[in-house]
Amino acid sequence: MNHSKSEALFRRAQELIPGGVNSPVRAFRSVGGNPVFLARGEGSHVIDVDANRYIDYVGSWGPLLLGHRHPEILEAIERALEIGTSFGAPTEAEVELAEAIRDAVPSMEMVRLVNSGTEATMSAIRLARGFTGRDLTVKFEGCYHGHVDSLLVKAGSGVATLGLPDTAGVPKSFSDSTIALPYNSPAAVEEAFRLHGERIAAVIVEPVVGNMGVVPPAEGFLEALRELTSRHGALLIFDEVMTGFRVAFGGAQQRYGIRPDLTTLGKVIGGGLPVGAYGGRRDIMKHVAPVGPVYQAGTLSGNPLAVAAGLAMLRHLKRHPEIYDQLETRAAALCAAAPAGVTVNRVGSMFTFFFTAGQVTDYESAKRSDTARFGRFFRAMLERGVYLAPSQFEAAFVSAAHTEDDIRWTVAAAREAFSA
Ligand code: KE4
Repeated sequence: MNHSKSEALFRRAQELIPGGVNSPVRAFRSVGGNPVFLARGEGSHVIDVDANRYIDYVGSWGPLLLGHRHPEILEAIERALEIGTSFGAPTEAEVELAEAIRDAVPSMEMVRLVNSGTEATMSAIRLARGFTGRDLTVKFEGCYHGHVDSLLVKAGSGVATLGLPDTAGVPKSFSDSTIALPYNSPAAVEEAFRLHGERIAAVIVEPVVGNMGVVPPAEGFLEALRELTSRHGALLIFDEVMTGFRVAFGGAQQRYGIRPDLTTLGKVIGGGLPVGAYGGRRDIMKHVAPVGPVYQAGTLSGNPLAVAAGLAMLRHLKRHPEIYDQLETRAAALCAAAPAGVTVNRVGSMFTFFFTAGQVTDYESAKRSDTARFGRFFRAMLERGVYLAPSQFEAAFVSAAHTEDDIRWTVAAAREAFSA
């Protein structure tokens, strides 16, 4: 494949933008080679500036559950443009989006819209501290909740991809307020509560991890978190920025039957535009300003274009529940291509091929993967017209736009690329 225009753009971009990208994991640093610059998306495909076509399994890192440029989402944005782009004042559509979220995720009795997943998790943590009057947060190694200062402790996603121990710039006092435990270890959580129970404001968890690669919750793990947080007066926060409307219409909490106190959302609920949200129990959410003392704000929160795209997405998914069976079937067919020696973790339409023979159930086992071999696989797939997440520690996503032909093509490419 010719990548000359991408290479030229990358050189130009690196002069002005750190690493030439506006988010680190896009830089291909852990897979080798340089990022391709995309020119257009169409359904299940993206086309780069050198006119190379790829079947896209990144989907903007999860938001594009319906694929690129779905007509209903484009039409909704076009209609919204007729009224304006932003007001900084309440609009009816924001109420409708909050209602659509609550109807799909009943634990979210009240909802506040923000502009990103990071804003959602940052706000939820602050709210949990304000509501409980406690300072400590429990998170899990390999989970990523956005670039919130106090949560960038043993984080996944780009932090794991770049092999960063943690991150510079976060004062020790901030990271000291976070306890990072092994995922899928109820015993570790029990011990943390035994030692610090009265000081723990919240446990925040990816109910299905996407950010160390996909790692499902072990049997009983989420139930243990629910029981321990309730017993010790801490809040359970499900970070469903990735799993929300992805692993089920009602998210992981519907799939696993757990009712968290707070939930954070992002990605899918914006339909490809910037929307995040946090919400949960009414008695907790009433502590959020201007009703309560926990301050949180945002100039563009609830802006008409993003809300219109998000509403169109959620309304489409509500009208077409069969999408989730299709996602399940197509993703399963794709994952069946993995050979012995490659561990596949999949929940619904999010999956990861781990280049390790052992089971991957937490960050330690995920890190045993052969990232150099993943890099070779990634590049071999790219050259065969398949665009995967450029990191061993990320999820790939099947969308409703992926056809059976796309899956067959990808399986054929993978069968060659696995031996690259
Ligand atoms: P954003 O601030 O990037 O919208 O959301 C942060 C976030 C919070 N919680 C979970 C579970 C997430 O997966 C994310 C963001 N996910 C990464 C992909 N693993 C975004 C991609 C990137 O950082 O460029």
